[in-house]
Amino acid sequence: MSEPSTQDLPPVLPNGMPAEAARHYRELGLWTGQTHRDLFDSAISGRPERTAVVDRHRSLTYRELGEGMARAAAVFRAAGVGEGSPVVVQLPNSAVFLETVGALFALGAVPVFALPAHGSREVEHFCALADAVAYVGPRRGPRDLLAVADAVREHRGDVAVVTVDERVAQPWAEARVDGDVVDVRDAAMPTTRVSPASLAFLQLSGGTTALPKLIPRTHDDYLYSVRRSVEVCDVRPEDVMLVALPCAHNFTMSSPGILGALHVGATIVMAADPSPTTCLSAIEKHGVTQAALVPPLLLAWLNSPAVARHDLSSLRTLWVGGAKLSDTAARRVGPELGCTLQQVFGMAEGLVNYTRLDDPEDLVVTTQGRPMSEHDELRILAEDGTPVAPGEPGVLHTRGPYTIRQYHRAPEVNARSFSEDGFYCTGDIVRQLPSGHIVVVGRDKDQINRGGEKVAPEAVENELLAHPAVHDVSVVGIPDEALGERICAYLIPRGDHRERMPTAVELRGFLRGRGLSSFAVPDVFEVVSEFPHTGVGKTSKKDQRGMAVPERGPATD
Ligand code: OOB
Repeated sequence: MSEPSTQDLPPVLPNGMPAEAARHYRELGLWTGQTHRDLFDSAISGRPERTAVVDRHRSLTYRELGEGMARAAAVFRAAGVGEGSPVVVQLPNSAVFLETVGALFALGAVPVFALPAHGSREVEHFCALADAVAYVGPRRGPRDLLAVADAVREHRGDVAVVTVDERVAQPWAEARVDGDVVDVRDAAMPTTRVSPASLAFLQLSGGTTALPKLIPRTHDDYLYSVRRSVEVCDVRPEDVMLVALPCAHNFTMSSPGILGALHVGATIVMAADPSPTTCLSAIEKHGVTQAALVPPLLLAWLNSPAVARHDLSSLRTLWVGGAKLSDTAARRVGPELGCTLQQVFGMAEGLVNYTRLDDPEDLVVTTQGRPMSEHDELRILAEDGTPVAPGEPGVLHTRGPYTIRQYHRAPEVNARSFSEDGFYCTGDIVRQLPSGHIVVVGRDKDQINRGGEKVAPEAVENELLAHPAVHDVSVVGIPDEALGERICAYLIPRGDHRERMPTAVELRGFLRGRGLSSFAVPDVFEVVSEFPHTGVGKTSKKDQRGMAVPERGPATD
């Protein structure tokens, strides 16, 4: 047999899969032994003169991307990064992001994918939980983002801080490692090779616990999902993919995403911001053929006067997911934007569902797609843990060749998030049609989905409770037409603060100052004298959600 045997496998892989399962996925030919480094290498050697990535400041061919990766690797080496080193990456959508990630893979290092919106509180937590050797962030940009690097410097002295300016022509020649520049002339690509069964990177969980969990993905499992996504989404070498959502998110990385584009040697256009003005002109300028969006962004595009001003005829496919898309909006995509919609229901833990390009319109607009792999296993369970009757709603559990079976260093969370036989309990309530298509009907987890951004209410509550004027707090998602949900914090003031509670602006400033992620800061603050209760005396978040945008003043029931 030419395939690798189980001998090079640990008993349990970093993603929680037993060696036995890994061997099975290899035998099926799903796991091919490819690493992320191999993916970059073959793209660079296969199409050196093709444009790999364009952002507002730079345009790199694949050959130049390789050269940039070598320089970036020299910078990271100077920061003490080597094989197996976790590195927290917090960069805006840019060519520098791609050079960073490629360099880290070439060094055999392990990126930890933070988003620019993450606050210092979260980033410090990622550094600690991942045992990070280095943090890389922008050298210029919004104040809140620059404050993160300062916080890491101050509180995590063991973490090297790399800063890079994505707006200059030679970002790596000017990058700083703990304040110093590194000589990157004559930098050569590292020669490190890692096992395809090893930890490739850590993604962040959407958040149901106070602080986000880390999601361990291996080369084998993740690249299978990338190759399969490329097939299901028909990504071609001549494609030009627009990255409008934050580049490090799982959706943008792999569904089919940046890595899907690299896999076929396509061109990636990094949008600095997701606004219709920026993105619609980028589509016309670069002949963009594909893009991924969350539902509120799709609405913003659909309703933008800029649609009429730009030639969008190059656009072939829009992938929309991360939160539930209304069928009204879904139906507008074809007629108004002139392209095909694929709904995407995915999760950083693994499972991704797509509507298919040849599905009838009705399925495309009313369902969230079906699993991309025939080897995805799904169970839809009633409250008592038994399977529901076909077509009935229940909680989705899933297992398969690219779904994790454990979080990184989180034994207690693992015990409740995975079944004994390795199924991930998604917390999503779904029903499945006879065609296999899934309709997401609700959620059985304490999480707010603010237009695709996942927020753990507990995280926000913890920070608000630290405010001297706050006696108690309860954070819930309330319905919002554009976002699906927005964040509402119900506050009970402390006795002596009843007369003058801080304003919403003051409370937001307080939360940002404590390093809370920008997308987790409440949209609405409501001061009440008590919370509605359940039969057993717990705060009834269900009732609070129903009290949508209540009047100021005491809650009535
Ligand atoms: C994506 O990943 P995450 O990890 O940020 O969030 C996963 C959760 C799902 O469990 C579900 O609650 C929700 O986001 N979700 C959707 C959805 N897509 C995701 N809910 C309703 N309809 C959809 N289409 O969000 C993600 C990862 C890969 C690809 C696409 C999205």
